[in-house]
Amino acid sequence: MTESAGPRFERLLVTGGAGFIGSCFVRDLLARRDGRRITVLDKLTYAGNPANLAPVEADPEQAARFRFVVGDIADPAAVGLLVAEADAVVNFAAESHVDRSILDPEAFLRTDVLGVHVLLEACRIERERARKGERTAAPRLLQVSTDEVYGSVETGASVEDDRLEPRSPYSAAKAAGELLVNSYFVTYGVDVVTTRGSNTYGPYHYPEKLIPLFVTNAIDDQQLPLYGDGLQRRDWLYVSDHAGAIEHVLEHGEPGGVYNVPGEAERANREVVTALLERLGKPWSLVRSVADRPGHDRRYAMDGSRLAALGWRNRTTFEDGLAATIDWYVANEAWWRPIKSGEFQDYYRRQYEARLAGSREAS
Ligand code: NAD
Ligand code: TDX
Repeated sequence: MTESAGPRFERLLVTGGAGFIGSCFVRDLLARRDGRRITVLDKLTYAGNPANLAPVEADPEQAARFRFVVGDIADPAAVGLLVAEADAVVNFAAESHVDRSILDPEAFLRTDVLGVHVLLEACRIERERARKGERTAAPRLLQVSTDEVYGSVETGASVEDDRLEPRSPYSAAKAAGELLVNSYFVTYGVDVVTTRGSNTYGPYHYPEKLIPLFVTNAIDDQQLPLYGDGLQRRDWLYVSDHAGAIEHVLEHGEPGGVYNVPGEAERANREVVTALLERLGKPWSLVRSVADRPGHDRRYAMDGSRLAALGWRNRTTFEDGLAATIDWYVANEAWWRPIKSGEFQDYYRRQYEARLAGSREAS
């Protein structure tokens, strides 16, 4: 399959498309104006935001190829109807924040495990329909997973066949979702592919995660709660590269294939915080050393050879991506201020009040 042959899937169902990475996938894909149509199914949890898709709605040509449905991936009735109309399903829908999974794990099991099962069942039914000639081809399901399923990687880099050793309720739920995906490939022959992306950052990122939380707090001269010694290491992937890699795997991935999507930008959290304060012209004295995340994974790192062999290359360096992200938050207070004044306040108190009260200036 070459790029010039045109896209393989015309009608996409994008679940969780009102979130951070899903909305980037939708915006970037529709902006190519290649005729493809997208239906987003999103429950609009605290993290889902229709404003993330405003650029699509504002463009009549794109809006004509776009439909938004509010609903739950764990609802078989809603999912069945939409999968019946789709050539492919890209599943971004998830509870995605490790700290929230520590406070309240149940929602993670409902969406990241049971929701995935509902999507798989719908794909299995459509595969049967295709076998009976009731539709032209069975749908492909792409499951968006994470580097966190490998657990903490003290040295070296994870390859796709490594053992899954998740250590938080979030990563355990994502690993369970992946195992179900693989089981539907092996048992029923459902066409699936899985991506394991690394820590993603960029515009429209809900301000509970490290980079958008610290950037927006620093803009307001608020304290920055750095967990433990701040020497945990993450591999940072710019959001449009993550979305692009997912599209590439959807088009070109082997049935049943699993693909790491590394950012090729491993940094200690302290380095990330130093860089963002520098760009904002804010002092290190905002940083507070607070009680660590329980079970905090020390490091994630993945080998990207398999994805590279499939022909994908990231386009954005960490320095360029971080600068673009910070500038976006500076220019788009109208996007994040309403978020930080709503449900977020309760979460922030639960997560940080006691930690900050017992904090000390970070060295
Ligand atoms: P996000 O939290 O910003 O968005 C999740 C979206 O899913 C929201 O729009 C939410 O409303 C929707 N949703 C949640 N539960 C739903 C349900 N039951 N039914 C329908 N919609 C539901 O998440 P994100 O950061 O964009 O992550 C997207 C995917 O990528 C997730 O599967 C996550 O595990 C994975 N991932 C994220 C990162 C990262 O660094 N952010 C890295 C690797 C993988
Ligand atoms: O207040 C904070 N202080 C802090 O020191 C927060 C929110 C985070 N951190 C640290 C914890 C991590 O070492 O920063 C690092 C990054 O934390 P998060 O932004 O919460 O991301 P992480 O836990 O690494 O998980 C992310 O990457 C993998 C995404 O949230 C997941 O959805 C994805 O699967």
